[in-house]
Amino acid sequence: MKSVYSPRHMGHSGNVELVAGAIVPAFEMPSRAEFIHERLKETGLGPILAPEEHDLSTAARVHKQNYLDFLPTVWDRWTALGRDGTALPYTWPTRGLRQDVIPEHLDAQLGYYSFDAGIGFVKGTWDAIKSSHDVALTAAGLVNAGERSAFALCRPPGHHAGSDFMAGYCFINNAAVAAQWFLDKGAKRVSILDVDYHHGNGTQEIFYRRGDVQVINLHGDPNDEYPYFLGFADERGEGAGEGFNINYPMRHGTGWDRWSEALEDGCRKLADYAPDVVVVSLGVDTFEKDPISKFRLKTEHYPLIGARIAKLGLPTLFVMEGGYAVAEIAVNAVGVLQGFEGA
Ligand code: OKP
Ligand code: ZN
Repeated sequence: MKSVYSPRHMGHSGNVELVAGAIVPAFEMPSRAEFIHERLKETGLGPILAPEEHDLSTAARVHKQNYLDFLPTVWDRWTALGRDGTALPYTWPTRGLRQDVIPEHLDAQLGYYSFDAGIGFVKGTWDAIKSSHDVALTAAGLVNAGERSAFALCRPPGHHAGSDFMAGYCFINNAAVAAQWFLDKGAKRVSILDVDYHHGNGTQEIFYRRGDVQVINLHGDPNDEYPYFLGFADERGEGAGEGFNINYPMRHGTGWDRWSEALEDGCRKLADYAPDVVVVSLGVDTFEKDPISKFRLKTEHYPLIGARIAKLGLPTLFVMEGGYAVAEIAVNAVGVLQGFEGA
């Protein structure tokens, strides 16, 4: 399997987030992608290619233009205010506040275009966002050109980012842009299978009223897990999208038995939909030792995930999302890909 990777993610580093009442170094750090990159080389999974530059025209079909225009401006506007450190929002337009105006101050816009403060900007953040997007589209191009599969080693991840908001370490929704790109290249139907521990709320929101992209999510039950405010089982899509959004919320402590049943059910529904291509939002934060998650998958289970996905017999693009136990993340992420190759 070919992979796509860029070192440009590394400029997105040294930022902070708020965890349990304390400002701490963000769990989403450069070493995550570097460990996976090393593991790809070590295992000889296949060639590792550099991304080609892509313009944001496909991204503009799943994100709002004003949001895409805002993202590259953040760091320069932050420093123009005489600030340093990490650019973060601190106020949000919740119920009872104006939704129909976008105030001019950067602090207002950071809040308008987000739903949490897990999206710290530093100097290299926009360049990393853009390169992550390019990595996803370059890997999508490999699949479109006839490869059975490809791996986009994206960082930052994307699945919490919606049409006009960032959150949870995510800015551009790489998997959603890739799915749209396949459609624009002639696919009639695309399935997104999100196996990250967290609900892919952004992906769900983007495609909720569309029938051309099926979105299947396995994740921590919003009753006890971030992002809390979406990801319940009764969210099934609306209008043309009715029935094409499928959620499998699972409680803290879920292990392979229960999780793999959900995967099996999701894969059957995916096969029924009969897409032309599958985009896997590949998070490995379901791992028992993940520092921010509460499922109990073990290293031996990750190749089984890949093998089950391979059994679908469909062209498959893997897009990296979460996974935070840095030492093991690489073995588990590449384990999925090896399981896919072996099947
Ligand atoms: C992004 B991805 C940690 C707070 C969790 C948000 C997690 C975002 C995960 N105690 N904050 O889905 O892996
Ligand atoms: Zn996650």
